[in-house]
Amino acid sequence: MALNVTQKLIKDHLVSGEMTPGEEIGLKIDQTLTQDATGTMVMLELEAMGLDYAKTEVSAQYVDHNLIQEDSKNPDDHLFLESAAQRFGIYFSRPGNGVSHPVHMQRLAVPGKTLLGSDSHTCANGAMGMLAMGAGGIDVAMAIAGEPFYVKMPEVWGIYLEGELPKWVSAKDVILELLRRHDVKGGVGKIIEYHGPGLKNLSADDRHVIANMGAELGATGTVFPSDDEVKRYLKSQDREEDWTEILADDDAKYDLTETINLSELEPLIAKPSSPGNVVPVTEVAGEPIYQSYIGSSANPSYRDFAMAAEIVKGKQVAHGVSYDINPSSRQILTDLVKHGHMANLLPSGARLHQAGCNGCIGMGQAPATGKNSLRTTPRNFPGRSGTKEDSVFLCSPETAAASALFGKITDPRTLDMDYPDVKDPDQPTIDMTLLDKPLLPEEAKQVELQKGPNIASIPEMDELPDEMELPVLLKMGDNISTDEILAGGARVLPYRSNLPEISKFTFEIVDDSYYDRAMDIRDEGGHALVGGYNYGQGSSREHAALAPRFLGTRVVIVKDFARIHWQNLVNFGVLPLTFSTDEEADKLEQGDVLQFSGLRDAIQKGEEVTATVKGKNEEVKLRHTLSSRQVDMMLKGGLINWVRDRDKK
Ligand code: MIC
Repeated sequence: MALNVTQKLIKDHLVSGEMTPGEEIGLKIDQTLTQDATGTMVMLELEAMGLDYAKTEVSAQYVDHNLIQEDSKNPDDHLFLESAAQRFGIYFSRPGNGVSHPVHMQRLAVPGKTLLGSDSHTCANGAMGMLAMGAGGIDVAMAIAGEPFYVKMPEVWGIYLEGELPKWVSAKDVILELLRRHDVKGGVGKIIEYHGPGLKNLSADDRHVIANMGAELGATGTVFPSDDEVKRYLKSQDREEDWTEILADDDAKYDLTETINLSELEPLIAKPSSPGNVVPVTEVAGEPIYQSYIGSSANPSYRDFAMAAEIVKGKQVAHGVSYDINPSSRQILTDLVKHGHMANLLPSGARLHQAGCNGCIGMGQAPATGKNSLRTTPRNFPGRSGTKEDSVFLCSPETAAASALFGKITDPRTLDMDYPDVKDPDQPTIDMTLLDKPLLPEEAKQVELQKGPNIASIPEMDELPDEMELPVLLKMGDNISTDEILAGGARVLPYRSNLPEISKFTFEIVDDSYYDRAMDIRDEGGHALVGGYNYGQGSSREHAALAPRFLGTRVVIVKDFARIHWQNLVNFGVLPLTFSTDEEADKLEQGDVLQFSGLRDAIQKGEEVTATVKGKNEEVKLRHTLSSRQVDMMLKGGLINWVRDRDKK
């Protein structure tokens, strides 16, 4: 049978289940990626599991988020991560080496392999012909311990690319076009596979930009073929031997199909405060800006920064505009210096930051209240920049640089200059200085974990009770992001290794009384949360499931869930339920008390669950979509208890 690239990758790694969309499949994982903000938990989980040495081919731990060292918390985390990487046989990318996704692509990505990362943007490495997926930390910990990754078999959504991008339009506009057409839940349950003649006009780095923001469509992954361009890229990184060709068969079929004619695209921009809120730049041109920010894993390449430099070369950015340059890796920063681009950027007024994720997740560079910030980053959910009342737009480096020059949103096609001819250096710098190789097993055994005072263990989780009386503490609308459940930012991120402390920030953007109300009834059985469509979109951070669980969330009832968050809830023993119809949702108000009885039996028997609204003489019909493996896990109170029990047997 003719196969597309996604099917080939899945078939090669399938350890359980059938390749029928919607069915749970188990996949062998070859490589993993963890970053500091989610990785501290992963390392604690590996310790709790008693892992001796990573069972994957390659596992890498990056430090790219918590780079601000204003007290001992972040540096303590860095040392803990370094010792854990050494202990478990994992690469360690030191603080300042750069963002996980581009560094992984440069140094470790291998076509044909599976990559599981505790970061929703792991899909960026799909640019290399890999099956790269984001997941919660504990799923990644399991993969490092040699367990399969379980996921629902996605539909494969073939995007046929034709034509060539016009001048001033770049890869970011391609993915913004897909978001314009399908919004933030258009990719749920799907892997987006790009094919067609337009591919030859997109470099590996362009593909990284497009693959990265598949996460914003809610997709399970993004896949590009491993073709001659991937070969060229690997050769330039001195890794040609890692290349194998992986192309779709000639008559391969896709579950869904769509075409993008690159030649017809124009500069696009996502307006505040959703990556799906996309319009042509011309529609908002002229709006004043306070900040123009270039960088993050969503625009990480040499080309993206070189373009930002060429556009402002010999000119000054508008007075008062903060033109923030966040190099994505040391390799790229070195090349930008070598080839003179930094010498063009700095005199224009640009502000240079260290290589890392930085302001993309609110770690510095927060904008002034209510002022427009233009960013090439992947997300603009409310408050994500670190400023509560923010107004963040997402666009290409071309649009961001042009706008910096004029102090207002500017269509780059209106610039009075030739389109800069920017190409990647033929011989990019290869930099392994801050990337430590794993220790050998005998050496690894000698390493002690270094746990500073900010590192708190994960509390014990109890089993799912059979009878529960749960007040609805919050009733929320559609598209609640993990940033709203548990924010990023410089105040919160340093507590990623400390659950009791980080829990204090839970839902503060949605309702700042939540924490106190939850704590009041935590020991009386806990509470339920209610939401709308696409609940938990965004990040893979398992803290967005763990922190509510710690505060007593037992059940989350919504219209539907984003994939990774749903899985994270299951992993930590929070029962994810959906309303059987939208009308059922109208029956519930914040403050209602839900009564469940015979719950353990009900979730084992079938998909239906009924709750009674206390004092209202009303029943609400709910359902779950857990596999039998997950039901078992749920009954035991989550994955950690489940593994412990299994290993005892
Ligand atoms: C994000 O874009 O929110 C991040 C930083 O990539 C996160 C990871 C995190 O929350 O630490 C993600 O998307 O998984």
